[in-house]
Amino acid sequence: MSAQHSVSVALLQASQSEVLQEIQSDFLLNSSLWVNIALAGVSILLFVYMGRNIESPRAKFIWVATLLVPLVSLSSYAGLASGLTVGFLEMPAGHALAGQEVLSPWGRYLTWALSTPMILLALGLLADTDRPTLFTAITMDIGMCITGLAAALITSSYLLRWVFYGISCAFFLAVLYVLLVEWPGDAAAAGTGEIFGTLKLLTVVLWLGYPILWALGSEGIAVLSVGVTSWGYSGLDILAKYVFAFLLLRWVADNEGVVDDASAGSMATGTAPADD
Ligand code: RET
Repeated sequence: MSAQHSVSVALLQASQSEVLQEIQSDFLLNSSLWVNIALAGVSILLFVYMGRNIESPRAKFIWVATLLVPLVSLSSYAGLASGLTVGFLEMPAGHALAGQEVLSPWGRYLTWALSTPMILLALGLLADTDRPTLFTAITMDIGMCITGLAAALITSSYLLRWVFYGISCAFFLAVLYVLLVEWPGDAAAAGTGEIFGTLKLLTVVLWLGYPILWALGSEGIAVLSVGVTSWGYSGLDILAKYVFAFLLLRWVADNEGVVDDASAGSMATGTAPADD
């Protein structure tokens, strides 16, 4: 048992240092990770500063959800840059890189399951939606990320990679439905319609870029290299996370009264609006 254990630990370490070497020898890939680590760090400090005077429970709730986005991102990118959440996968027959060992930064898909729900939580609170709709958006989103992870990790069948990709897209449609159909009305009623409209557009347009990149990158039809794909995700992340969160927080800090007056304040605080 202990001999077996040390063999597996040795293998894990060997593959981790191999992966780290591979990452560090690819400037494009390595820079796409470190730029995000730096930006996440700056965003955390900036967002803490921006939220320093926020007092109302509802605005605080949005602030913490928003702050968690760069916090998760920093951890996620540190995991990728260290090689911990990156592995070599042998692609199945049918894939453009069949039989080759392809570097897979699977940690990205895993940590999206933590960061994207925070984005949706902040947006749902801003729109002052009801709990079932918020629950729907968040659970569908987690479903999207986890089945996207499965699509990236499957090495037994090329077809099944795309089956999971399709399932993930179906979850994504539910998220888009909530964002485009359910929440705009809620936000208008809560008096946050304008900022919600801007953030919704930013979110929908940028989020659509992720499945396109997946399909074109080495996980999909492999017309883009690992480094270019990684920069694609990093670029989208910069806009969908840091720029998005900055716009949201700036508005919330300037309009705390509007956020707090939102009619169903009971959802954010668990108290009746009169008690807020
Ligand atoms: C995958 C591949 C499978 C199909 C779909 C995907 C969608 C991913 C999205 C990710 C958004 C990530 C963000 C991260 C910020 O931290 C998993 C790429 C639909 C929409 C905004």
